Amino acid sequence: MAEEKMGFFKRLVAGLNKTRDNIVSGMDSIFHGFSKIDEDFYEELEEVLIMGDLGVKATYAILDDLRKKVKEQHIKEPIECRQLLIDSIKEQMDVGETAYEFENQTSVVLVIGVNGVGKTTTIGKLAGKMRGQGKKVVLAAADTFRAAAGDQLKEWAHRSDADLIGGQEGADPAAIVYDAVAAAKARKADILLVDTAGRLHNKKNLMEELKKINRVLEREYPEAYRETLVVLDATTGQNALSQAKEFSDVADITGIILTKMDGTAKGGIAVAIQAELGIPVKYIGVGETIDDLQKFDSDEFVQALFTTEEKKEEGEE
Ligand SMILES: Nc1nc2c(ncn2[C@@H]2O[C@H](COP(=O)(O)OP(=O)(O)OP(=O)(O)O)[C@@H](O)[C@H]2O)c(=O)[nH]1
Ligand SMILES: [Mg+2]
Repeated sequence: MAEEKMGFFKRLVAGLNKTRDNIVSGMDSIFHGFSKIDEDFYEELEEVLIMGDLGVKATYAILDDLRKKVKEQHIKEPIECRQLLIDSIKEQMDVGETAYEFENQTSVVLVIGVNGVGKTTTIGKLAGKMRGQGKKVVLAAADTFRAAAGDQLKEWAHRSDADLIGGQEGADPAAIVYDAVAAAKARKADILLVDTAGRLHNKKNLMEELKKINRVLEREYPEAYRETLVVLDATTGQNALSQAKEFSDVADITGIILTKMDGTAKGGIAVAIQAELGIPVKYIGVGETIDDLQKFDSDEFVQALFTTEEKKEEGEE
């Protein structure tokens, strides 16, 4: 178990390489480059945080907190700010303990997001995780817009050993969800994961379809614990934020999944999302394989983000 945990952590550390290069290296050069804590020092830090996609709100909150602590603790050396900053970023991201309650209940998880962000892949990974815990998993292929979408989910159903309902191109997504709910009930599934289209003829259609799916779930499966996750591609940075806002207009979003953290320097967006929207990031994707989905733990995230070369080696002993 400890070994598995270490494996996860290492993968997270590796996945955050680019974000670390972007944010942490910039900060460290400020900590070492300044001999005293003055306005210039704060300004440079602000720039690094904004450039690192932490967003304006989180950046100001973090810096206000830092200023306060510097004053209170009579801190004089810039390098002493490093730990204070780490703690402050952690605090910004801490959002509650009930995030994973759906794993313990009979639940239905609706997965939404624009095209290409990683919805289908993430569902496959989630199914793998749940199957690994011995749970009965049903997948609903409610993306009937794209011809290959059903086959792609079928492949993941196979890989994760989950049941699949639907997948016929052109079928009515809401009807598939209806069938999937019936199957989940009949088979006493622990969890029903619903894949949706990322693109329809236009955005209005997409939003209407999501509402329709929502209504079917409300009507047909009221006893299930509801979870609605928006998948966002971390590489799109600030764009991801506006997508989350749009989806929150049509659905009660209960969490965010941030994918492609392995390929981006914009991992700071995880902090921005929590600060700007108040919606918790519940999982992050750090690669394309079934094991590359991790629960988002702000402590671990920040720790991994600030693990620099020397520290990586120390940690390995
Ligand atoms: N590197 C990396 N690639 C990922 C991750 N998650 C998904 N991908 C890749 O992103 C691409 C799109 O993923 P899909 O799961 O098909 O995205 P989708 O949101 O279902 O797309 P549509 O069905 O077209 O709306 C695929 O090539 C995935 O392998 C991740 O965490 N890291
Ligand atoms: Mg898809």
